[in-house]
Amino acid sequence: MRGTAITARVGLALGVAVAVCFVTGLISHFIQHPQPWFFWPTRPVWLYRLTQGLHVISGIAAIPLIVVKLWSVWPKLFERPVIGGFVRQLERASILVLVGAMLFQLSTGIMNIAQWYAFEFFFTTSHYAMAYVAAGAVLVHIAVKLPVIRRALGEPLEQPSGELPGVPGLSRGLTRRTVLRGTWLAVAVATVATAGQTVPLLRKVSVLAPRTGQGPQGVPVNRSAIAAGVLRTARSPQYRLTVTDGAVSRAFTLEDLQAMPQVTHRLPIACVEGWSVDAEWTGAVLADLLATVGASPDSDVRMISLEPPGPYSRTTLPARHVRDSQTLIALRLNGEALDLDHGYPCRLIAPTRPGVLQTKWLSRIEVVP
Ligand SMILES: Nc1nc2c(c(=O)[nH]1)N[C@H]1C(S)=C(S)[C@@H](COP(=O)(O)O)O[C@H]1N2
Ligand SMILES: [Mo]
Repeated sequence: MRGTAITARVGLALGVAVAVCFVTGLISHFIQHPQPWFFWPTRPVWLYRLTQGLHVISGIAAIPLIVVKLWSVWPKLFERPVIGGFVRQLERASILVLVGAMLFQLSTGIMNIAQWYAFEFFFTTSHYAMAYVAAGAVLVHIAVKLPVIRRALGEPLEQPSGELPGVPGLSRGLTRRTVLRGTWLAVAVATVATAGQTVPLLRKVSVLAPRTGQGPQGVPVNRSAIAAGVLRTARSPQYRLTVTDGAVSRAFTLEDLQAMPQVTHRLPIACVEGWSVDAEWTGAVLADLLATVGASPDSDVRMISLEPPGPYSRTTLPARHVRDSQTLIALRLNGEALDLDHGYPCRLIAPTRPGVLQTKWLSRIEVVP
């Protein structure tokens, strides 16, 4: 049943999944590490929900594909000579890099969405760096194998009958067509079993999704107020939200914020881990708040949390998002006062932002000079 006819067809699907995964991964990386040339729009508001959902879905779909592809060439990996001449050495080394990089990407990605940080290295930098290794190895592999791929895709899937002379029933058993159908089915099952963390329609059947839509006020929680160490400061009567632009500074109590014009928008929380949910957020428009200190709407703005300094306690919001009328300092979620775990007294919620940049428990908003 093994053979290039299977390898090339599964490889084609794997190539598509890897390409989608690579591009959407780069998008997520450059939103979090902005470059002058990178343009990330604020509309449609669900754009990051789509790209990051696709990132995780395509990564998960790639797993059965890589398993079948490896199976289809398994005996070749142990062919003699193990090393051989220079060209053969190069080919085998490139396949080692390819398989190693892909397995690294898929396993660290899966461990990350399961929040199992068993690895000692920092996830995002290694996952990002290895993405180029994997993508480079895929391109080299496709270039080297192009003649074989073309031939194999042109070949019929099944061997001509008569290959097993005198054993009529045998070719009717497990065929390559069955292997391929099984592969597509495995991809479909893996996708449906996890995609519900992004696609509401699939929520009920996504039995393996790391996150359901559950949590206070219908929204999952990534880091709770206890874990972030903000239980006391968030509930303190001394709480103030300080807004500063250079020398100008104003401190707002929660009542001050509530007294400002309130607007409601339907915006998703879309975690980099792939889960996302839509919710109704109510609060003050960030641009209105900045206007009270006379800030120009064309600057980036730093969001600082009550949370002690750490990777998620402060983020920078680009000017395009600062200006946007749907960027809110939210006080309410789905019609109720914001739950402590969702960022009470107030949190940032902006369109097309990765969840990790929607800073909770805000204490300071600073215009970046
Ligand atoms: N201060 C602070 N804000 C934070 C985080 C955090 O750890 N600390 N986690 C972020 C992440 S990773 C996500 S996905 C969203 C989730 O928001 P939720 O917990 O309200 O669903 O909050 C973001 N805001
Ligand atoms: Mo997140």
